[in-house]
Amino acid sequence: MNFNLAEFSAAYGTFKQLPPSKGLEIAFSGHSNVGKSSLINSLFGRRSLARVSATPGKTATVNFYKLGDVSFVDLPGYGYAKVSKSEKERWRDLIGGYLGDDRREIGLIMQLVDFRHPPTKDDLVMIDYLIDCELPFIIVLTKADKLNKSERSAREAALPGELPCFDQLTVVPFSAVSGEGVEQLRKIVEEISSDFAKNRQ
Ligand SMILES: Nc1nc2c(ncn2[C@@H]2O[C@H](COP(=O)(O)OP(=O)(O)OP(=O)(O)O)[C@@H](O)[C@H]2O)c(=O)[nH]1
Ligand SMILES: [Mg+2]
Repeated sequence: MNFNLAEFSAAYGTFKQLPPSKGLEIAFSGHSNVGKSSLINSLFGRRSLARVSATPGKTATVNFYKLGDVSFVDLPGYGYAKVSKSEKERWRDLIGGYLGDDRREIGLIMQLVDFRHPPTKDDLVMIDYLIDCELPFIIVLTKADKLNKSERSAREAALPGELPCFDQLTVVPFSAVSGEGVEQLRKIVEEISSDFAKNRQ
């Protein structure tokens, strides 16, 4: 796959506006400001295809990017305290509506967790939800460049006790700054795309 050829395709503010899946979808979920949009830009080798911001809550819509037959879906970040109740409800309906719709062809969810900190309560609610719904997901530990060696070792030692079903999880350390993990994520995307295409034949 030539990741550089990805294009923005559309943004939707409510679940009702979402058109049906047109093929394989790979979604990005995580706390606001965890680095979802930055990861998408790294994956596609683009500086600013997805809008990145130091202000949490930048991505308030479900944004679709397209590469060939595959859609990449940037979900709005959850857990940001400084938004109104109605806005929080809109986000919850969007994320829950998207992930809970079993007609969608979601081949993988990349669930992002900040490598520097234990998973938040909202992260754990999200991960439990993914497990309960038997949705295919991997954990991406973001902002790896911000940890020094000893901090990183400490987080690596703690994670098995913090994440449910740790032994069965694929966990990928990642940094949009150093590029760590980008190739591994691209390989995972390619494998899922080729499996999806085979199952279609
Ligand atoms: N050092 C470092 N900073 C990062 C990394 N990834 C993201 N950031 C920074 O973290 C902030 C948030 O990044 P975004 O990619 O906008 O996060 P998001 O998850 O899309 O945020 P929302 O759209 O608000 O949900 C920005 O200031 C980024 O520059 C990383 O790997 N390393
Ligand atoms: Mg974003």
